[in-house]
Amino acid sequence: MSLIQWAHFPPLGDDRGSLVALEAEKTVPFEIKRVYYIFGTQQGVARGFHAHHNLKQVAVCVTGKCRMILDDGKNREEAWLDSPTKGLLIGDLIWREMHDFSEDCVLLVLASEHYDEADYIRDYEEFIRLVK
Ligand code: T46
Repeated sequence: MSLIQWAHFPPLGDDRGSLVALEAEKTVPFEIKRVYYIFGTQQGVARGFHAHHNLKQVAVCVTGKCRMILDDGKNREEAWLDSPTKGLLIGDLIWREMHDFSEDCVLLVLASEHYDEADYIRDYEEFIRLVK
């Protein structure tokens, strides 16, 4: 199965424009405990470079775009987040990197757990040891 799995967010549009509703355990397949967003990323800067022990997330570029790399220790795949109507699902024990942020990029992330620095695996060698 591909590492790239999308959640689709149908736009509720009318002649005034568009609206997307994100609902826990419906359009987003888990209970949402935390929301954060990344914006103003400097040109040429990459982010991420870690995995999580126990965290499910959906990442969606509500404006602009960036390129996400996902790596499960066996396969490495990438996808452009470039639409406010599609969210990338990121499960446990997946190494992620975000590259090529457009200047206007706002990356919204919905997370299944509260912030916990102890949940991060920031060393790639350690990640590989854990997933073997
Ligand atoms: C992820 C990718 C997609 C907090 O205090 N609370 C939070 O909820 C978050 C997400 C971060 N922080 C602090 C921790 C650092 O001092 O904000 C700072 C920047 O976080 P970090 O360097 O982890 O940011 P990214 O962009 O490398 O990674 C983030 C998430 O941390 C991570 O879980 O999957 O976005």
